[in-house]
Amino acid sequence: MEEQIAQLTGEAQAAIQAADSLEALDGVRVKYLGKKGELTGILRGMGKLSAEERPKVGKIVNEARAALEEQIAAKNEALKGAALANRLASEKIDVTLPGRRVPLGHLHPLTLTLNRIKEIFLDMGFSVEEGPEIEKDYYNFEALNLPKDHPARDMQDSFYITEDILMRTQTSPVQARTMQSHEPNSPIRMIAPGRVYRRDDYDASHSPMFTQVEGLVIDKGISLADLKGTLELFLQQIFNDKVQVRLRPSFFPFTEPSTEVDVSCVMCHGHGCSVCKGTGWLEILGAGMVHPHVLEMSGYDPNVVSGFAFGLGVERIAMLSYGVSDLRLFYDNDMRFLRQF
Ligand code: 2NL
Repeated sequence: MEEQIAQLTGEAQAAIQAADSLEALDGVRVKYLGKKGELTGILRGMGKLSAEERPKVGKIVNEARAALEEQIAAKNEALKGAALANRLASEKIDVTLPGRRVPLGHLHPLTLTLNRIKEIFLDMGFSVEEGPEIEKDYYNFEALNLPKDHPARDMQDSFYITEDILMRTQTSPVQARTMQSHEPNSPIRMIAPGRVYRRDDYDASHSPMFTQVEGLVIDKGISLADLKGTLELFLQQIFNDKVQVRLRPSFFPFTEPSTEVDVSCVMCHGHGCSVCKGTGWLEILGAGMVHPHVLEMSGYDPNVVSGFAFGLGVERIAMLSYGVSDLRLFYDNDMRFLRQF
């Protein structure tokens, strides 16, 4: 009996030493010390022993049990320590490593184009004025010689918010506001950049929202020659020195006379290609001499001063400068497109 206990104890000790995880160690405990464990089994079988042997064997078993429990506890601590050391080693951070760089973005191609346009006009002494995108019908249409029910309003079929308030269809209301905030007949040299809204299709060359820059120059003696010279200088800087500029008669309700301003095709240099549809020319700007009635409506006297005004689409200029064939790319926010600028 004592031999059997000694052998079991030896086996259990070896198993405790061999246990390589907390789970394995618990397995050993259950196997030898658990309710149905082997050492426990001996205690149970003690009923068969004689009265004098019983306490002797009981003592040995209890001592063996206590020794094993102690060894298990020690091994348990050792395994826990090893597990912690392992975790610490595997989760070690090197605080001296350089930080991860936050990727730097850059300006949107429309912003780049608009910035270039502003720069050119600032160099020519223009100021940059801004105004609300939600605008009064009065500033958007009436102050620009487009009274209610004027048929030319249909050209810019619009997003109305109330009877009198709409999403601006052009940035000219900013110019009307600027004129009205100035001393009557005082000179103005300004551009008004910003988003404008018109009911329109959405395809490769149309969008119900686009970015416009309008310009306005008012002073004594301003003539069509100033219009042509200023816009020629602008177009030669935004495209290149060699572009030819041509004026064609046109109509706008707020200018008289009115003109379309074309440049020789920046893709084929006027030879004719798919971009200029074989004509050699690209339509870039609408412009004209400010209508006397528009001057009067904003407190200026057409007998004292005159002015020219123009409007252009920033998307169109960006498409031509960067060779982009679909306007929607500017609004999709597809990184594969945007990363190229
Ligand atoms: C276009 C044409 C144009 C104007 C805008 C204007 C502004 C005032 C007075 C007179 Cl305050 N005119 N603006 C003049 C002619 C053309 O825009 O094709 N825009 C995209």
